[in-house]
Amino acid sequence: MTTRWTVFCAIIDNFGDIGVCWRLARQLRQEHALDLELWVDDWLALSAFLKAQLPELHDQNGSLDQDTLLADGVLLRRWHNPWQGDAAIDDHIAKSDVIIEAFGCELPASVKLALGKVQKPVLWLNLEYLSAEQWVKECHGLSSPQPVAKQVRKHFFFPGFEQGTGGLLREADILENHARWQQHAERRQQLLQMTGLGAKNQADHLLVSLFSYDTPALSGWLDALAEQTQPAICFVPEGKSLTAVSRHFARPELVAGDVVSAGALSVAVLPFRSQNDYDELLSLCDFNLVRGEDSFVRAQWAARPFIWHIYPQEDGVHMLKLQAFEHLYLDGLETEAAKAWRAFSNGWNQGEDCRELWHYLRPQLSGLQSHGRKWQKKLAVMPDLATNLVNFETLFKLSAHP
Ligand code: TRH
Repeated sequence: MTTRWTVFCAIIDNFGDIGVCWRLARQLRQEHALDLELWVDDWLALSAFLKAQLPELHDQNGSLDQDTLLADGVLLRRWHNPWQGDAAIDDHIAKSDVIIEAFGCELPASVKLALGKVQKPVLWLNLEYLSAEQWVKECHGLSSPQPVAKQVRKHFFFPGFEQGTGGLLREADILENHARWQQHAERRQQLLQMTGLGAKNQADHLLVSLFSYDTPALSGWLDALAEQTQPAICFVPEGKSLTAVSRHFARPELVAGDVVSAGALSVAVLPFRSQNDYDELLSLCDFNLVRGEDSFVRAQWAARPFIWHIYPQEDGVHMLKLQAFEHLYLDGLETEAAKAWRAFSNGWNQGEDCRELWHYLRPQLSGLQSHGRKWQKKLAVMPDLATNLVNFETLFKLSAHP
């Protein structure tokens, strides 16, 4: 019998929450043949991910007007706020084998009530944010006592970079895809042609991608790219990073298709890509600036040198998370490259001028490239997040029916 999983995703901001849930849902469906429903509260954010798959479903405003949609085998359902599920829907959800509340979003109260009435064991998971901090290993898998019913058990599930955590999202074919994209020089050429930059001889250009939050650090980096001897092309998908780019070039607004130049640098604005196309972009660039959670992980599978713009938190706790990652990632990297990476990473994340920091980092890119491959291999030895979730459920079932 197919196992039924239901995932709840409430979008806080940006694309990370839905980016992770959508990727996870598709992988669980495609690689583990689960019967999967994904409830999402913000369909405008969701629609950004469906443009490539389902262009015909978008109305004139670019948003989705349906409440239910089947995409890549995943049943997508609109989570209205306040919850508009009826007794039959609540009952159906409560009978799932696994319910995931992503990133601590609260299940609707009536679903919890329905859970209290089910007769079979249900695994209720709180899928947490990714962190490299040491406490993650201790907290991964811990249960949280829930009064709803004895057959319903809630656990915390922590993604992570080390054995003993929930692991990272990694599709079965992603490493092969990166190897293929990187082997064929014409893929880079096609990318350049798409932006209208393909006619020049770009074999010796440095290609970089930028997907960051708005930061004053960007301007110095763009200056550094403009003044270096090697010509550079910076690809910027539409979104928050564009605010700082427009400011830098004194342009009121930049949109997909625009190209702006200064010195050795051309900046090409791309439309928001499908997740697969974004993976390819990361693969084809020599250096990637990524952010949040999902693009940060994807850059590590691409195994290209990268800098992580961590999601800033008001209490500054993000810098501790950044240091925890640095501690794992820089292990085994030659001192000068590690120093340059750390300096740029800290400078970028603290909004400093990164001009000189780039000139210091730039000569280290080839060392960082080899390090990135080793790091990718080290991570790939561990089971991926979707597999870990499925294994967790198997153990749960065994414990429920010994
Ligand atoms: O968008 P993010 O900043 O997301 C988040 C959220 O802010 C969230 O609330 C916060 O808690 C979390 O960060 C830490 O960055 P992230 O996680 O990289 O998500 C972006 C998603 O968008 C990811 O799935 C990759 C995808 N993407 C595309 O599919 N196409 C594109 O062209 C680009 C640039 C990104």
